[in-house]
Amino acid sequence: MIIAILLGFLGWYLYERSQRRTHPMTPGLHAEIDLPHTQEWEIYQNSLSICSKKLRVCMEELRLPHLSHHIDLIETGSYENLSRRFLKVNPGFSVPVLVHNGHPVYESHDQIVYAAAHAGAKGAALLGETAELRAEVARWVDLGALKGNPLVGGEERAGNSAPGLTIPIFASMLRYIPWWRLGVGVLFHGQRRRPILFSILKLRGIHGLPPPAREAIRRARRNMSAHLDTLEQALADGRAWVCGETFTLADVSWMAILERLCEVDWIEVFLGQGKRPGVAAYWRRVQKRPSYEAALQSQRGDIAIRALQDLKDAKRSSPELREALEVS
Ligand SMILES: N[C@@H](CCC(=O)N[C@@H](CS)C(=O)NCC(=O)O)C(=O)O
Repeated sequence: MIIAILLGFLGWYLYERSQRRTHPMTPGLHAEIDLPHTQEWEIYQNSLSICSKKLRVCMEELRLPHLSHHIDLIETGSYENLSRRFLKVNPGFSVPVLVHNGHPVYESHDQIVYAAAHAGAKGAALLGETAELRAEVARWVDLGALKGNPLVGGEERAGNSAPGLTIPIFASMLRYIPWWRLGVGVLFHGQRRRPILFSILKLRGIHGLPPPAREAIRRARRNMSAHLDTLEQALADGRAWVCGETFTLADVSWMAILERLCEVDWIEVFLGQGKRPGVAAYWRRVQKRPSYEAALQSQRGDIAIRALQDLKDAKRSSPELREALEVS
């Protein structure tokens, strides 16, 4: 009987694996792939994902009508990004994906440039109107990108500091996720280390973060501080936006990063008590843009909202935890 069950499970697993093949996709447009679609522009995105935030803000700023498919990641509910349906859209199992006339574009830093390049005058303004400005915007977009494995190296990009700073809220969010859903990741994830790390975070909780996780947070905090100092310097001449008086893709990237810092309770650490006043004023300015409400604030997920409260409560009731996360 037990052997029959085990064989049944093995058969199911091998069949499912053959249907859920994962492999990396090269960045940019894949004109050779045709996906089912009903609108010229479609996006596959997740409420919490920083790269998805960037793409959502960009689509909103460009006023490009689009169909949005929300794809859960384990931290927001389940491994929908490992489902057969989503792996047909991106065998690289990550969000966001931009789909133009059925052709996918991979990597958010490429997606925002692609969308802007196909959006007429609004897009031209976001990309930068002169060659010099375009180069400057491109430099900031790269700086805001999340590339490679952010938990190992990648300090030169502000975007790469975001995952490390998100570890505390991941530990809080995973309380709300049943174990069997994490099991789906262990069985099918293209990078097994990720579901294993998440399982450890769920097991240990916010008060029991293992030393490597604490070290990753410390490193991300140091790197983000340096990048925010760079941003502070850029804004020091009183300009409204990162590259001057026009809102560009550089601001789209920073809007997503600052929203992430806010969503996971780091704003006070980096901008509180008069620290980096230029960035603090910039952050207030960013929040007044209609795209902030439409693409970010209104799209925060339930689990993230509950976990943020849990994290704040945990830090309030445990000064040692606050010290460990924010100071030491
Ligand atoms: N370099 C990629 C990064 C995309 C990425 O890492 N996405 C994360 C969410 S921010 C994801 O989909 N993770 C899924 C998983 O690890 O299971 C981009 O810029 O689009």
